[in-house]
Amino acid sequence: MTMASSDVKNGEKYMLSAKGADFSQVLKRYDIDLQQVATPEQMAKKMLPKDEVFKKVAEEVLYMRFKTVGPVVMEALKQRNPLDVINNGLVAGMEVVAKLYAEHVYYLPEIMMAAKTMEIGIALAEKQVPGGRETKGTVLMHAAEGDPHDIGKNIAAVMVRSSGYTVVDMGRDVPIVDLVAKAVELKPLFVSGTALMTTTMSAFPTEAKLLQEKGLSMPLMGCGGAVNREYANSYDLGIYSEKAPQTPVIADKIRAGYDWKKVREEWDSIIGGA
Ligand code: B12
Repeated sequence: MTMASSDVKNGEKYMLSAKGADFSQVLKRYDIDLQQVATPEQMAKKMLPKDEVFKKVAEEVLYMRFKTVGPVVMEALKQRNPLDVINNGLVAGMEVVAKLYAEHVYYLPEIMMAAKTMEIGIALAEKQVPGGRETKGTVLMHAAEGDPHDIGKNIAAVMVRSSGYTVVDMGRDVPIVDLVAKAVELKPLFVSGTALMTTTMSAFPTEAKLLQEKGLSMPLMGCGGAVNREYANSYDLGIYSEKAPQTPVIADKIRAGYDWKKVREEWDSIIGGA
């Protein structure tokens, strides 16, 4: 942008002129495609999986077709392996839903119905995951006391279960004392907790303290939108997992003997591309 030369002279009165300005850098900051008025179908088009089989499954979630997701998933399972149908079809569809929500194209009712649709599909695909017989260990999962958000936890539970672990899922809004009592009873490989609210994430340090008082030292994985790595690492026993697919990778390390300190130290290399 340039100043009109006559106005710059006395240094008091400025007039801006757009003459010669290069707007390409300014406009680059926005996704022009998403700024247009578009239908969910148009917006989702470039975000959906390229593979036709996965795309069809993802669309069932995206358009909340809870009545037809079953047959579509069963058809996909004839052509693709169940874990891929879950990750590249059902969860991929839910990721598009989350983006449409962030763009204010979808609202809460759509998120809820899409999640329900995804869960119906996951329940079917999960039954066909091979190698589920022999367990690699028990993982105790929950959403923090006061927290009703469990969609992300449910996705993570599927991933952990699918990679050969037994998941004991205590559900959502789990009282701290109940969680600790269950951990004492089961002595799981590790505990994972989900918090999407800043008001509920403080359950984790309290749980960690109580677990230690009971003589337990298994890692307590802090997860969910409200939690970041710094927070999860701020109390003893605490480790972090950001995305559901990272959890089985970390689980395998804990199974191999890593304690919470070692997981923290080697977190970057453990996660790698997961
Ligand atoms: C759906 C939703 C709800 C649903 C929850 C339904 C359910 N069964 O989960 C309902 C309607 C119940 C709900 C209620 C409320 N909600 Co709400 N909700 C959401 C919303 C829109 C989406 C969350 C979601 O499911 N996303 C999709 C999943 C897939 O993503 P995710 O949970 O983040 O999970 C990913 C990662 O975090 C991670 N992850 C999550 N868990 C785990 C676990 C493990 C082990 C691992 C490894 C990874 C992992 O992996 C996942 C996939 O990548 C968010 C907004 C948002 N953008 O997040 C608000 C949001 C979380 N809600 C919020 C609030 C405030 C509330 C209410 C208090 C609103 C109110 N005033 O009544 C109430 C809760 C009241 C109560 N105490 O009971 C706030 C929280 C703000 C804060 N930081 O504290 C948010 C952020 C909205 C906002 N911007 O204000 N909500």
